[in-house]
Amino acid sequence: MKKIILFFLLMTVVGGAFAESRTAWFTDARFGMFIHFGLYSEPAGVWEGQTMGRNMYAEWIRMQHNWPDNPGLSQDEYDTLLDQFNPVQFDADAWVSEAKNAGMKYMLITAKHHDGFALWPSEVSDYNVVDATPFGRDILGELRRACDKYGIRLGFYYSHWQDWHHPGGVRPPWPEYSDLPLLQQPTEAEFEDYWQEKCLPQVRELINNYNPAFLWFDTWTDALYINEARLDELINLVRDLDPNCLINSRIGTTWGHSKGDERVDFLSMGDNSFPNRTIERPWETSGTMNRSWGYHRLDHAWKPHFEMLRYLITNASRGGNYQLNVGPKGDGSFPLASIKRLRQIGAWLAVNGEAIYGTMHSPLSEHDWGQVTYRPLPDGKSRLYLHIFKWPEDGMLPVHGLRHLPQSARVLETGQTVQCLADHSGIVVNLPVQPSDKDIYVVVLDVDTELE
Ligand code: FHN
Repeated sequence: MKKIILFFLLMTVVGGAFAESRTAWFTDARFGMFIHFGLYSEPAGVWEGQTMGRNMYAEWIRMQHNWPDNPGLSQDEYDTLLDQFNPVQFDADAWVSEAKNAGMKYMLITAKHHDGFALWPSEVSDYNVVDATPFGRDILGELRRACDKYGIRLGFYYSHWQDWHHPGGVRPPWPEYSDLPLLQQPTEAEFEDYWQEKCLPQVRELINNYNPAFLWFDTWTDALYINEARLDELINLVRDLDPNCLINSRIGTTWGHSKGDERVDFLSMGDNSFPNRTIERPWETSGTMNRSWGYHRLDHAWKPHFEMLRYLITNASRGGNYQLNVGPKGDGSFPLASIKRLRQIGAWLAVNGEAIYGTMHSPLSEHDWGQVTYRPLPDGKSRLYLHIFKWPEDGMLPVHGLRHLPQSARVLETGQTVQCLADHSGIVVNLPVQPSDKDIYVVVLDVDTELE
């Protein structure tokens, strides 16, 4: 009996350690690119002059066109997009090198979004880019090669729950409109057909043919039909095919659970949701640059780059990643407004990347001037990175919770040394009264002790 207990204890420890090593690249990476691209990129939120309702998510046009009078487009109407889908400007190298220059370490793309359309030549369903459009190119295959060339990890978004093309796929969870034919949910048996004949085989294809670093599944409410048995089936399929392929929490059961399901590798927050505390497990926020994920020609609410930079830094200081979305245009090119922001963020990371990649959450309490990231150094020493969002008027920056004066303190960008003074609640960094410009500056403190 003792031997059995010992065996299970050992397996738990080994399993935990394996899970941690499996996710090491992900937590080190901190910053990735999300891409929403598909048939919906062509109408870009506008159908026959009419815009969408409910929200600005352009990838939802099939369900949200002409909202709320007569929501949605029939399958035949939507499928007129197949002949139009010809993104001749698509250049996998250009996309991936843009991500790389932005300082991103990985990319994930909507292999299949809710509309059920696949961006690879799926043998499971000919509702895909090669068999059903004039473009006829394997978008995932081209991205696979470009990611390998540039050293960027590649993951796939796969809509395993919503599928508006297959009769068994789940429709939008809007009970108040459940009488509308477009929104009628499948029966349990129809869903099982979808699950067995499309979802599981396509996931198998994605892993076997493209070797993704992770799969990003998508649910956001109590997910009808995604029960424990199906979750096990899907998770086991992924684990059997590739034990290194990471799985995110929006696969199902963990919606709203702060600790998440132990079987998954990282937690995905809600869209543009930024937790206000450290989370001990690997986690990420996926966020938009404006309001829509897919390209929306009328969505002009572009966030300034420093807002998104703050999300990246703040998530890192709480132990999380940031996956910033680009919605390429119907012709396959990135919108200029996205390119501008990617390059602005990339310029900051080219200088300050050391304060982000491979860092850990802050061991200190939160400060109102900005955020702190942390790196343990050899010999029991520590390095703190102070990301200053709000420059103190008198140049005196309090750092609470540090009991010893740092051995050295310098501005990361310029190498300029700064002085530190002891204070009753920690230390104070004596900065120049004015920063040289309005950027976010990082001050590096090297401390002689372990902080965690
Ligand atoms: O409905 C989708 C939406 O279109 C988009 O893909 C986001 C990305 O997180 N996920 C769902 C809503 O949360």
